[in-house]
Amino acid sequence: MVRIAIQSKGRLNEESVVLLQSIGITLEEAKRKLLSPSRDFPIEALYLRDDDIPQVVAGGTAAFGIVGMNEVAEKGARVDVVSHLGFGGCRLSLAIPKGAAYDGPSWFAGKQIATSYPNILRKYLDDNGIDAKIEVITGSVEIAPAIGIADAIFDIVSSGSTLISNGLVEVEKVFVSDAVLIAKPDLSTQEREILDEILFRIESENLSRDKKYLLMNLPETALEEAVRILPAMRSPTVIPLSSPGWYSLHSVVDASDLWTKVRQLKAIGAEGILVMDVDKIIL
Ligand code: PRT
Ligand code: ZN
Repeated sequence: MVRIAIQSKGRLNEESVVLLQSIGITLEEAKRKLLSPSRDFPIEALYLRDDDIPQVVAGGTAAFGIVGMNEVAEKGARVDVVSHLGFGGCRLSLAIPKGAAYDGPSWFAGKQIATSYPNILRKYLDDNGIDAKIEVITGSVEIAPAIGIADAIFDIVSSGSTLISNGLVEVEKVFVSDAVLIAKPDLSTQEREILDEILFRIESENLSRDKKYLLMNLPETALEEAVRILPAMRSPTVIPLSSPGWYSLHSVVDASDLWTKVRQLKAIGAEGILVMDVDKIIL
């Protein structure tokens, strides 16, 4: 059976399961077991700690995995990053105690930096010619300066509130990360087919994200202008109504443009405008 490794618990677990579900891969007994088959797709999920996912995929125990790009980079695993999934966004940053006189990356020369990401940090320090000592800590890195085991930290930042509540200030954003779909190199023909199907479905899911389906009635005189306002995938669908001189017009718009378009359409005489969510777009 072809396997996909996902985080067993933690920040990426739920969104990984939801993403798979949204592309028609429903997992049985999510979280409760190490392995769980999909009811509707020829794949089984392998639930792991995120730290283990890159190597498990590189070694071929799972053909695919969903994990933070930060873990892929830190482990240096030989895997292909095949898609960025649009969740789990964060960054790896250097942070120092509030009030320290920071004058640029050279501030870190001779300092001790606590982190769970020594490889990414080492590369940054080497690239910038900074000689600093790395203290590897797993968990609660943000308390290291307060308890005197480091001068600074290098850790994951998302909203920044953890840094603030620990009296730290983010001074260098080093690595931007999000959740990614990874694949082992040298996929078999069957694994390649499964990956292509997963990518096809993810693309249709991505295309439909933040899109709205618009449906309205329009007088014939406004049709030309309405088609100009609504770009649509090819062109809007126009269907005559039973009342002479009136048409029903259907189109898809970006959610961010919705109210501007609605205002323009109302101004040219559109009536009975319906707005609906789009579940999938398949080009
Ligand atoms: O048990 P397991 O090893 O699987 O999980 P874990 O505890 O190692 O990882 P987990 O579940 O915390 O995070 C999994 C992945 O989520 C990370 O590898 C990142 O790719 C991604 N991610 C996104 C985050 C965050 N946002 C995040 N904010 N991972 C951790 N954090 C932590 C961070 O370490 C810090 O303590 O949240 C705190 C900062 O958050 P803000 O919002 O206060 O800045
Ligand atoms: Zn972890």
